[in-house]
Amino acid sequence: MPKTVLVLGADGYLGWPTALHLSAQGHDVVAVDNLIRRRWDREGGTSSLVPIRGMNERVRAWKRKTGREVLWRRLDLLDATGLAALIAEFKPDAVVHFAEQRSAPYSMKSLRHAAMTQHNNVIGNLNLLFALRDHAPDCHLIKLGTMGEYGTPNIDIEEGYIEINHNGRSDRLPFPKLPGSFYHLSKVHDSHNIHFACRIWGIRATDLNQGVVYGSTTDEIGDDPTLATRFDYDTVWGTVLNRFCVQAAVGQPLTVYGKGGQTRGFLDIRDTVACIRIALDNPADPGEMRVYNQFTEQFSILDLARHVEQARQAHGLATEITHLPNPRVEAEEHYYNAKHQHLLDLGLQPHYLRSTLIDHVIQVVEKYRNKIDLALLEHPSVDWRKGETPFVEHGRRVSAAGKEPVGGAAAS
Ligand code: NAD
Ligand code: USQ
Repeated sequence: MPKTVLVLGADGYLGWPTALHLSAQGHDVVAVDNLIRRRWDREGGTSSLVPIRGMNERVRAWKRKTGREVLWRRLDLLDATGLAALIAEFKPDAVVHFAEQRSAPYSMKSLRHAAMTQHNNVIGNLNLLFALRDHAPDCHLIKLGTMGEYGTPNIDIEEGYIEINHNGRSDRLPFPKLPGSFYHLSKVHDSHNIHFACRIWGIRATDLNQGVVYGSTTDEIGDDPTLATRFDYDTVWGTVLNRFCVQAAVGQPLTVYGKGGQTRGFLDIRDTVACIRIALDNPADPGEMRVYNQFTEQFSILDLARHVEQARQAHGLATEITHLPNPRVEAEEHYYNAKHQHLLDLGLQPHYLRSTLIDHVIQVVEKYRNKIDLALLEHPSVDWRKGETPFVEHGRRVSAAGKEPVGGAAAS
């Protein structure tokens, strides 16, 4: 049955491919974004390596290609009145919420960046919860959380909840959280607020604790440049495997922070869109906050670097792996065993990490290699202890430490 689905954050790396995937499945998709991410790029001197079109052009290209209409609305989730009006207008069956500041390093640059991140994310999400309560109480909220909410505890990580026996009594309680940045903390705050809204208002929600995503395209996008999604490689926005592929493409060392024993859950961007479809097809019950751990494999960062090294070796190419002093405060050797069975049980068929995927991403990167700014690629510009630390190379300052963040009440 076709559903009306609002995709919030639809101009982003994951929101745009998800909007297309759900549209291709026959759903009526409304794509919503305030385009703040493009502004954060301008402010910080970063940009998507793969060129992306404006939202108007993207939705036109999709219509030309498939005949399907994705409605585009520019809206800031911090505009509570506008958001409530949008929810009242469409009375969606589901809302997929990607629209947050999602970079851990960005949130660690300064007090203003931390405050802006938490304001944007927590208040935007709160505005959405109230809008749903008032205008679409039966709507299924599908919220992007993160595996980083859990941190790296010395016990198995369950999917959202844990059965605790204490002094002869037991209860099923939210799994303890040990997030590793002010960004990751914002997701923990969101999870608490969603859980509370489910309990008091009967909202139905699925919180997807997603791991680190890699890859550059999905079935719907293919290699159509008018439909391309963004691809970040710099030290603030680039996620680790995408960065390693870019480093390998230009013959730079792969930058493992610290020992590289830090282990995370990972997934292919094609699996991100499939997981959202599965969550959409299996709505939570009224009053329920479901939690799925959304990743398909776990790797240490050093293992990941070795995967890239091996993929290059298969073509007779040598790759260097370098260990940089870790700019983050995180365990570099630790126990990690995170459960991720729920989405598999619901039918997810994972694309596991293969050399062919690494080869493909590197081919895409090679098309744009002239655009790559090596300084942005190599040296982390944000230190968890000190904040933003501009890196100077060849007399050129490569990070925008002096500039204030744009967006959010904290920055206005
Ligand atoms: P992205 O930065 O590419 O996209 C986020 C989009 O949200 C941007 O287009 C931005 O303009 C928009 N946005 C931000 N604040 C907004 C607001 N107040 N109102 C309206 N729009 C707003 O990020 P992404 O990589 O696509 O991530 C999407 C979501 O998935 C985020 O919530 C992120 O935390 C989560 N996530 C991402 C990854 C990953 O590896 N990329 C992993 C786990 C979870
Ligand atoms: N890392 C390196 N070298 C690099 C870049 C990163 O060793 O060049 C390490 C980091 O120290 C960290 C790990 O790789 O231990 C992951 O870093 P990342 O930048 O790829 O991912 P992270 O900051 O955790 O954030 C990303 C997304 C975020 C999402 C999160 C999922 O930006 O939105 O929430 O992945 S998770 O990590 O599961 O919390």
